[in-house]
Amino acid sequence: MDNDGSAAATPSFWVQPRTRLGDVVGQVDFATTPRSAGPMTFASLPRIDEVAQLDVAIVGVPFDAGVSYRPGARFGPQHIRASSRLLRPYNPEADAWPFGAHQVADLGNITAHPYDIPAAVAAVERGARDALERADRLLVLGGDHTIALPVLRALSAVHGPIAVVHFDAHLDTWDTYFDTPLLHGTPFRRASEEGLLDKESCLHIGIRGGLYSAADMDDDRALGFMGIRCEDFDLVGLGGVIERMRSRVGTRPVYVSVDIDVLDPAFAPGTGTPESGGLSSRELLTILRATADLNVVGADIVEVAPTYDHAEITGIAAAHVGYELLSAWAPPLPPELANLRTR
Ligand SMILES: [Mn+2]
Repeated sequence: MDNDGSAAATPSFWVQPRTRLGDVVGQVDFATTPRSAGPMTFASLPRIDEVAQLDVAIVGVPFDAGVSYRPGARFGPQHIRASSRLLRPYNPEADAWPFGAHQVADLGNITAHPYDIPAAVAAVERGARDALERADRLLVLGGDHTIALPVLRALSAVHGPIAVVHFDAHLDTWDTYFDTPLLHGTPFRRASEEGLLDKESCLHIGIRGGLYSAADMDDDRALGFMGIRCEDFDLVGLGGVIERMRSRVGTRPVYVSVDIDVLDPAFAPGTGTPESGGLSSRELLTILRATADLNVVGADIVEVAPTYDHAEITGIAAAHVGYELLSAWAPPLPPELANLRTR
Protein backbone atom coordinates (compact mmCIF):
# COMPACT_ATOMS: atom_id res chain seq x y z
CA MET A 1 0.00 0.00 0.00
CA ASP A 2 1.14 3.53 -0.71
CA ASN A 3 1.17 6.18 2.02
CA ASP A 4 -2.27 7.40 0.94
CA GLY A 5 -3.70 3.88 1.43
CA SER A 6 -4.26 3.04 -2.25
CA ALA A 7 -2.82 -0.07 -3.85
CA ALA A 8 0.52 0.51 -5.52
CA ALA A 9 0.09 1.06 -9.24
CA THR A 10 1.87 -1.34 -11.57
CA PRO A 11 5.02 0.43 -12.74
CA SER A 12 4.57 1.63 -16.31
CA PHE A 13 7.49 -0.39 -17.62
CA TRP A 14 5.63 -3.64 -16.83
CA VAL A 15 2.47 -2.60 -18.65
CA GLN A 16 2.06 -3.96 -22.18
CA PRO A 17 -1.24 -2.61 -23.55
CA ARG A 18 -3.13 -4.99 -25.86
CA THR A 19 -4.95 -4.35 -29.08
CA ARG A 20 -8.70 -4.93 -29.14
CA LEU A 21 -11.18 -5.42 -31.96
CA GLY A 22 -14.62 -5.11 -30.38
CA ASP A 23 -14.64 -7.58 -27.47
CA VAL A 24 -11.70 -9.56 -28.80
CA VAL A 25 -8.41 -9.17 -26.94
CA GLY A 26 -5.57 -9.38 -29.43
CA GLN A 27 -1.79 -9.11 -29.58
CA VAL A 28 0.27 -6.80 -27.44
CA ASP A 29 0.17 -3.34 -29.06
CA PHE A 30 3.44 -3.21 -30.95
CA ALA A 31 3.03 0.53 -31.41
CA THR A 32 4.00 0.89 -27.74
CA THR A 33 5.85 -2.36 -26.96
CA PRO A 34 8.79 -3.45 -29.14
CA ARG A 35 8.14 -6.88 -30.66
CA SER A 36 11.24 -8.27 -28.98
CA ALA A 37 9.81 -7.29 -25.57
CA GLY A 38 6.44 -9.01 -25.97
CA PRO A 39 5.33 -11.97 -23.83
CA MET A 40 6.30 -15.55 -24.76
CA THR A 41 2.83 -16.53 -25.90
CA PHE A 42 2.12 -17.44 -29.55
CA ALA A 43 2.12 -14.17 -31.56
CA SER A 44 2.15 -12.26 -28.24
CA LEU A 45 -1.54 -13.18 -27.85
CA PRO A 46 -3.25 -13.20 -24.45
CA ARG A 47 -2.91 -16.01 -21.94
CA ILE A 48 -6.02 -17.96 -20.91
CA ASP A 49 -6.36 -15.85 -17.72
CA GLU A 50 -6.45 -12.62 -19.75
CA VAL A 51 -9.68 -13.38 -21.67
CA ALA A 52 -13.31 -13.86 -20.62
CA GLN A 53 -14.11 -16.47 -23.28
CA LEU A 54 -12.28 -18.07 -26.15
CA ASP A 55 -12.84 -19.58 -29.59
CA VAL A 56 -9.40 -21.03 -30.31
CA ALA A 57 -7.05 -22.56 -27.73
CA ILE A 58 -3.32 -22.74 -28.46
CA VAL A 59 -1.57 -25.42 -26.41
CA GLY A 60 2.09 -26.45 -26.31
CA VAL A 61 3.27 -30.02 -25.73
CA PRO A 62 7.00 -30.10 -24.90
CA PHE A 63 7.41 -33.84 -25.42
CA ASP A 64 9.83 -35.79 -27.63
CA ALA A 65 10.29 -39.23 -26.05
CA GLY A 66 8.70 -40.70 -29.20
CA VAL A 67 11.39 -39.65 -31.68
CA SER A 68 13.41 -42.26 -33.55
CA TYR A 69 16.34 -40.15 -34.78
CA ARG A 70 17.24 -36.57 -33.80
CA PRO A 71 15.77 -35.49 -30.44
CA GLY A 72 14.84 -31.95 -29.43
CA ALA A 73 11.19 -31.35 -30.39
CA ARG A 74 10.41 -30.89 -26.70
CA PHE A 75 11.77 -27.39 -27.20
CA GLY A 76 9.51 -26.84 -30.22
CA PRO A 77 6.65 -24.99 -28.51
CA GLN A 78 8.80 -22.21 -27.08
CA HIS A 79 10.79 -21.94 -30.32
CA ILE A 80 7.63 -21.54 -32.39
CA ARG A 81 6.31 -18.95 -29.93
CA ALA A 82 9.59 -17.01 -30.03
CA SER A 83 9.54 -17.06 -33.85
CA SER A 84 5.91 -15.87 -33.96
CA ARG A 85 6.39 -12.38 -32.56
CA LEU A 86 6.64 -10.78 -36.00
CA LEU A 87 3.18 -11.96 -37.09
CA ARG A 88 0.92 -9.01 -37.91
CA PRO A 89 -2.83 -8.59 -37.33
CA TYR A 90 -4.10 -8.57 -40.94
CA ASN A 91 -3.41 -11.38 -43.43
CA PRO A 92 -3.95 -9.93 -46.94
CA GLU A 93 -3.63 -13.23 -48.83
CA ALA A 94 -6.45 -14.72 -46.77
CA ASP A 95 -8.23 -11.36 -46.26
CA ALA A 96 -8.48 -12.36 -42.60
CA TRP A 97 -7.87 -11.01 -39.10
CA PRO A 98 -6.50 -14.15 -37.40
CA PHE A 99 -6.14 -12.51 -33.99
CA GLY A 100 -9.06 -10.04 -34.11
CA ALA A 101 -12.10 -11.76 -35.65
CA HIS A 102 -12.26 -14.51 -33.00
CA GLN A 103 -10.80 -14.87 -29.52
CA VAL A 104 -7.51 -16.76 -29.51
CA ALA A 105 -5.55 -17.41 -26.33
CA ASP A 106 -2.42 -19.34 -25.42
CA LEU A 107 -3.12 -21.88 -22.66
CA GLY A 108 0.56 -22.63 -22.07
CA ASN A 109 2.03 -26.12 -22.05
CA ILE A 110 0.62 -29.52 -21.14
CA THR A 111 2.87 -31.33 -18.68
CA ALA A 112 3.76 -34.65 -20.28
CA HIS A 113 5.95 -37.35 -18.69
CA PRO A 114 9.43 -37.15 -20.27
CA TYR A 115 10.16 -40.93 -20.15
CA ASP A 116 6.83 -42.78 -19.91
CA ILE A 117 5.20 -42.50 -23.35
CA PRO A 118 1.80 -44.04 -22.42
CA ALA A 119 1.59 -41.70 -19.41
CA ALA A 120 2.48 -38.73 -21.61
CA VAL A 121 -0.13 -39.73 -24.20
CA ALA A 122 -2.76 -39.94 -21.46
CA ALA A 123 -1.77 -36.51 -20.13
CA VAL A 124 -2.00 -34.93 -23.58
CA GLU A 125 -5.47 -36.43 -24.06
CA ARG A 126 -6.60 -34.97 -20.72
CA GLY A 127 -5.14 -31.59 -21.64
CA ALA A 128 -6.74 -31.60 -25.08
CA ARG A 129 -10.14 -32.58 -23.66
CA ASP A 130 -9.89 -29.77 -21.11
CA ALA A 131 -8.96 -27.25 -23.81
CA LEU A 132 -11.92 -28.39 -25.95
CA GLU A 133 -14.27 -27.68 -23.05
CA ARG A 134 -13.10 -24.07 -23.21
CA ALA A 135 -12.72 -23.54 -26.95
CA ASP A 136 -14.28 -24.71 -30.23
CA ARG A 137 -10.95 -25.28 -31.92
CA LEU A 138 -7.52 -26.43 -30.84
CA LEU A 139 -4.07 -25.59 -32.22
CA VAL A 140 -1.37 -27.78 -30.68
CA LEU A 141 2.33 -26.88 -30.84
CA GLY A 142 4.51 -30.00 -30.53
CA GLY A 143 6.37 -31.91 -29.54
CA ASP A 144 6.95 -34.96 -31.68
CA HIS A 145 4.24 -36.56 -33.81
CA THR A 146 3.22 -39.07 -31.12
CA ILE A 147 0.98 -36.35 -29.68
CA ALA A 148 -1.40 -36.42 -32.67
CA LEU A 149 -2.93 -39.65 -31.31
CA PRO A 150 -4.19 -38.27 -27.98
CA VAL A 151 -5.36 -35.05 -29.66
CA LEU A 152 -7.35 -37.13 -32.15
CA ARG A 153 -8.86 -39.11 -29.27
CA ALA A 154 -10.07 -35.86 -27.69
CA LEU A 155 -11.41 -34.45 -30.98
CA SER A 156 -13.18 -37.61 -32.09
CA ALA A 157 -14.93 -37.76 -28.70
CA VAL A 158 -16.54 -34.44 -29.70
CA HIS A 159 -16.91 -34.79 -33.48
CA GLY A 160 -16.94 -38.53 -34.20
CA PRO A 161 -14.58 -40.04 -36.80
CA ILE A 162 -12.22 -37.41 -38.19
CA ALA A 163 -10.75 -36.85 -41.65
CA VAL A 164 -7.01 -36.26 -41.22
CA VAL A 165 -5.14 -34.03 -43.66
CA HIS A 166 -1.60 -35.00 -42.79
CA PHE A 167 1.34 -32.98 -44.09
CA ASP A 168 4.51 -35.03 -43.70
CA ALA A 169 7.45 -36.57 -45.55
CA HIS A 170 6.54 -39.86 -43.83
CA LEU A 171 3.43 -42.01 -43.63
CA ASP A 172 3.41 -42.30 -39.81
CA THR A 173 1.19 -45.38 -40.17
CA TRP A 174 3.89 -47.88 -39.22
CA ASP A 175 3.11 -50.52 -36.59
CA THR A 176 5.97 -50.69 -34.07
CA TYR A 177 9.61 -49.75 -33.75
CA PHE A 178 11.80 -51.61 -31.23
CA ASP A 179 8.53 -53.31 -30.21
CA THR A 180 7.13 -49.95 -29.12
CA PRO A 181 3.59 -49.19 -30.36
CA LEU A 182 3.40 -45.51 -29.34
CA LEU A 183 5.98 -43.31 -31.05
CA HIS A 184 6.17 -40.61 -33.68
CA GLY A 185 5.99 -43.05 -36.62
CA THR A 186 2.73 -44.73 -35.56
CA PRO A 187 0.06 -42.23 -34.45
CA PHE A 188 -2.20 -42.62 -37.49
CA ARG A 189 -2.14 -46.44 -37.45
CA ARG A 190 -3.17 -46.40 -33.79
CA ALA A 191 -5.84 -43.76 -34.52
CA SER A 192 -7.23 -45.82 -37.40
CA GLU A 193 -7.26 -49.01 -35.29
CA GLU A 194 -9.12 -47.16 -32.53
CA GLY A 195 -11.83 -45.99 -34.94
CA LEU A 196 -10.92 -42.31 -34.53
CA LEU A 197 -10.56 -41.71 -38.30
CA ASP A 198 -13.00 -41.45 -41.19
CA LYS A 199 -11.29 -44.05 -43.33
CA GLU A 200 -12.82 -42.79 -46.57
CA SER A 201 -11.38 -39.30 -46.17
CA CYS A 202 -7.84 -39.21 -44.78
CA LEU A 203 -4.86 -38.16 -46.84
CA HIS A 204 -1.16 -37.48 -46.64
CA ILE A 205 0.38 -34.54 -48.50
CA GLY A 206 4.11 -34.29 -49.21
CA ILE A 207 5.09 -37.96 -48.85
CA ARG A 208 8.54 -38.81 -50.17
CA GLY A 209 11.64 -40.79 -49.42
CA GLY A 210 12.28 -44.44 -48.80
CA LEU A 211 10.02 -46.99 -47.17
CA TYR A 212 10.74 -50.31 -45.46
CA SER A 213 8.70 -52.18 -48.07
CA ALA A 214 6.22 -51.60 -50.90
CA ALA A 215 3.67 -53.19 -48.56
CA ASP A 216 3.88 -50.06 -46.38
CA MET A 217 1.70 -48.29 -48.98
CA ASP A 218 -0.86 -51.12 -49.02
CA ASP A 219 -1.10 -51.03 -45.21
CA ASP A 220 -1.49 -47.27 -45.39
CA ARG A 221 -4.42 -47.46 -47.82
CA ALA A 222 -6.12 -50.13 -45.70
CA LEU A 223 -5.83 -47.81 -42.69
CA GLY A 224 -7.81 -45.11 -44.55
CA PHE A 225 -5.25 -42.91 -46.26
CA MET A 226 -4.69 -41.60 -49.76
CA GLY A 227 -1.23 -40.26 -50.51
CA ILE A 228 -0.29 -37.13 -52.44
CA ARG A 229 3.43 -37.53 -53.01
CA CYS A 230 5.88 -34.75 -53.71
CA GLU A 231 6.22 -35.90 -57.31
CA ASP A 232 2.48 -35.31 -57.73
CA PHE A 233 3.14 -31.59 -57.23
CA ASP A 234 5.10 -31.64 -60.49
CA LEU A 235 2.44 -33.72 -62.26
CA VAL A 236 -0.80 -31.97 -61.24
CA GLY A 237 0.45 -28.64 -59.83
CA LEU A 238 -0.54 -26.89 -56.63
CA GLY A 239 -4.11 -26.31 -57.85
CA GLY A 240 -4.48 -30.01 -58.62
CA VAL A 241 -3.23 -30.93 -55.14
CA ILE A 242 -5.75 -28.56 -53.54
CA GLU A 243 -8.55 -30.00 -55.68
CA ARG A 244 -7.65 -33.56 -54.62
CA MET A 245 -7.65 -32.47 -50.97
CA ARG A 246 -11.10 -30.87 -51.27
CA SER A 247 -12.65 -33.84 -53.03
CA ARG A 248 -11.15 -36.33 -50.57
CA VAL A 249 -12.28 -34.47 -47.42
CA GLY A 250 -15.59 -32.91 -48.48
CA THR A 251 -17.60 -31.50 -45.57
CA ARG A 252 -16.35 -33.91 -42.90
CA PRO A 253 -14.70 -32.72 -39.66
CA VAL A 254 -10.99 -32.38 -40.40
CA TYR A 255 -7.83 -32.51 -38.33
CA VAL A 256 -4.84 -30.82 -40.00
CA SER A 257 -1.56 -32.31 -38.82
CA VAL A 258 1.58 -30.49 -39.98
CA ASP A 259 4.86 -32.30 -39.47
CA ILE A 260 7.33 -29.56 -40.32
CA ASP A 261 9.48 -32.15 -42.13
CA VAL A 262 6.96 -31.94 -44.97
CA LEU A 263 9.07 -28.93 -45.95
CA ASP A 264 12.35 -29.48 -47.73
CA PRO A 265 15.31 -29.30 -45.31
CA ALA A 266 16.21 -26.04 -47.07
CA PHE A 267 13.01 -24.55 -45.59
CA ALA A 268 12.99 -26.51 -42.30
CA PRO A 269 16.40 -27.81 -41.23
CA GLY A 270 15.37 -27.89 -37.57
CA THR A 271 13.53 -31.19 -37.45
CA GLY A 272 14.11 -34.76 -36.33
CA THR A 273 13.79 -36.85 -39.50
CA PRO A 274 14.69 -34.69 -42.53
CA GLU A 275 14.10 -35.90 -46.11
CA SER A 276 15.31 -34.18 -49.27
CA GLY A 277 12.95 -33.14 -52.07
CA GLY A 278 10.17 -31.59 -49.98
CA LEU A 279 7.68 -28.74 -50.25
CA SER A 280 8.60 -25.09 -50.16
CA SER A 281 7.16 -22.92 -47.39
CA ARG A 282 5.09 -21.08 -50.00
CA GLU A 283 3.51 -24.30 -51.31
CA LEU A 284 2.59 -25.39 -47.79
CA LEU A 285 1.12 -22.01 -46.83
CA THR A 286 -0.95 -21.88 -50.03
CA ILE A 287 -2.49 -25.31 -49.35
CA LEU A 288 -3.20 -24.37 -45.73
CA ARG A 289 -4.95 -21.20 -46.91
CA ALA A 290 -7.20 -23.41 -49.05
CA THR A 291 -8.33 -25.32 -45.93
CA ALA A 292 -10.52 -22.29 -45.10
CA ASP A 293 -13.23 -24.05 -47.17
CA LEU A 294 -12.98 -27.22 -45.06
CA ASN A 295 -14.58 -28.01 -41.70
CA VAL A 296 -11.31 -27.97 -39.73
CA VAL A 297 -11.82 -28.68 -36.01
CA GLY A 298 -8.21 -28.77 -34.86
CA ALA A 299 -4.58 -28.84 -35.92
CA ASP A 300 -1.06 -29.50 -34.80
CA ILE A 301 2.40 -28.28 -35.79
CA VAL A 302 4.96 -30.89 -34.76
CA GLU A 303 8.58 -32.02 -35.05
CA VAL A 304 10.22 -28.58 -34.74
CA ALA A 305 13.62 -29.34 -33.17
CA PRO A 306 15.35 -26.00 -32.55
CA THR A 307 18.79 -27.44 -31.85
CA TYR A 308 19.09 -28.19 -35.57
CA ASP A 309 17.56 -24.88 -36.65
CA HIS A 310 19.54 -21.96 -38.05
CA ALA A 311 18.49 -18.32 -37.98
CA GLU A 312 14.97 -19.38 -36.87
CA ILE A 313 14.26 -20.72 -40.39
CA THR A 314 12.18 -23.63 -39.11
CA GLY A 315 10.62 -21.65 -36.27
CA ILE A 316 9.48 -18.91 -38.63
CA ALA A 317 8.01 -21.47 -41.05
CA ALA A 318 6.12 -23.11 -38.17
CA ALA A 319 4.88 -19.73 -36.90
CA HIS A 320 3.49 -18.94 -40.34
CA VAL A 321 1.78 -22.33 -40.48
CA GLY A 322 -0.02 -21.30 -37.29
CA TYR A 323 -0.81 -17.90 -38.80
CA GLU A 324 -2.45 -19.44 -41.89
CA LEU A 325 -4.45 -21.90 -39.79
CA LEU A 326 -5.76 -19.16 -37.50
CA SER A 327 -6.52 -17.04 -40.58
CA ALA A 328 -8.43 -19.91 -42.19
CA TRP A 329 -10.53 -20.31 -39.03
CA ALA A 330 -11.21 -16.60 -38.53
CA PRO A 331 -14.78 -15.54 -39.38
CA PRO A 332 -15.36 -12.28 -41.30
CA LEU A 333 -15.10 -9.19 -39.14
CA PRO A 334 -18.42 -7.83 -37.81
CA PRO A 335 -19.73 -5.03 -40.11
CA GLU A 336 -19.20 -2.31 -37.47
CA LEU A 337 -15.48 -3.10 -37.51
CA ALA A 338 -15.21 -3.36 -41.28
CA ASN A 339 -13.77 0.16 -41.60
CA LEU A 340 -10.58 -1.23 -40.08
CA ARG A 341 -10.02 -3.02 -43.35
CA THR A 342 -9.22 0.22 -45.10
CA ARG A 343 -6.94 1.66 -42.46
MN1 LIG B 1 5.50 -37.21 -38.71
